Amino acid sequence: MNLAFIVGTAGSGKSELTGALTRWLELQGEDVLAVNLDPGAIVLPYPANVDVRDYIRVENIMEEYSLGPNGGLVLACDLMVEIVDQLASDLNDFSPDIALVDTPGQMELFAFRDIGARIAEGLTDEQKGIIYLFDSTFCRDPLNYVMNMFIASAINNRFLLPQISVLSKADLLREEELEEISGWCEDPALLEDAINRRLTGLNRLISQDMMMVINRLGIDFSPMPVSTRTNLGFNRLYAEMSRVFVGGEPFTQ
Ligand SMILES: Nc1nc2c(ncn2[C@@H]2O[C@H](COP(=O)(O)OP(=O)(O)O)[C@@H](O)[C@H]2O)c(=O)[nH]1
Ligand SMILES: [Mg+2]
Repeated sequence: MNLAFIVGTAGSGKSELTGALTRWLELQGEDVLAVNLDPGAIVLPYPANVDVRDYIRVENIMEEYSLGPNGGLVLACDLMVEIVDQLASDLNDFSPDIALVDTPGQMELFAFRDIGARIAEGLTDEQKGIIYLFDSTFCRDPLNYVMNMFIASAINNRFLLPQISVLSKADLLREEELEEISGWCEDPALLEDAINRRLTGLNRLISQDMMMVINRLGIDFSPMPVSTRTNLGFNRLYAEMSRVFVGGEPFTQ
């Protein structure tokens, strides 16, 4: 069993990608399952056969502990650690060859706290990886693009798992915007150039400094453009997942 955690900032398209990629992988003949780890999800764009909401729901937690939506979500995420064995057992009942794991809408609750890594550890001791979404709507701006690289580094550091970067919702970018971002991926000098040209003052300084740190870490986060509207990039993402997880073979033999 392989587990791919879909991680990204709020609204970056995690749930939609989980649904669309699950269906697409099914069509390729893969034995794939979608898993929901967002206790605050109201409607999901996929049937989640393994679902944290079977055990923990934010509405109930808010009522029980007299909390608002944010407090409810924080506590719900903390409580997830206690039911991870149950989720692992649900997952085992299906034992898919690859599971796509949709994570909480507010990424920081999962990725910047201990619980994310502990839940990942508790779900399976088999192969795991991260798919990190760079939200296209923000990545037009070089500062936001660099910030996303920074978050991707932080996640890499926290989970210590193989990581694939995706530029989500790429259909929302104009052709020339997509080309510019692709250029930044291939050549850091082009990104530096955009920072110098388009940013001023503190934003420019911050971006330059963050770039230096990211370059020093020496990790390549070039995100591949993907869209759930047009299925752009699905072939490439599939190839990358299969390369990272199973050495380029299909998941289901
Ligand atoms: N145009 C476009 N919109 C998308 C795409 N993927 C997701 N969205 C929209 O982006 C919003 C947030 O998506 P969602 O999957 O709920 O994000 P999440 O919070 O990361 O789970 C929703 O309105 C989606 O319909 C995409 O590939 N293209
Ligand atoms: Mg979601």
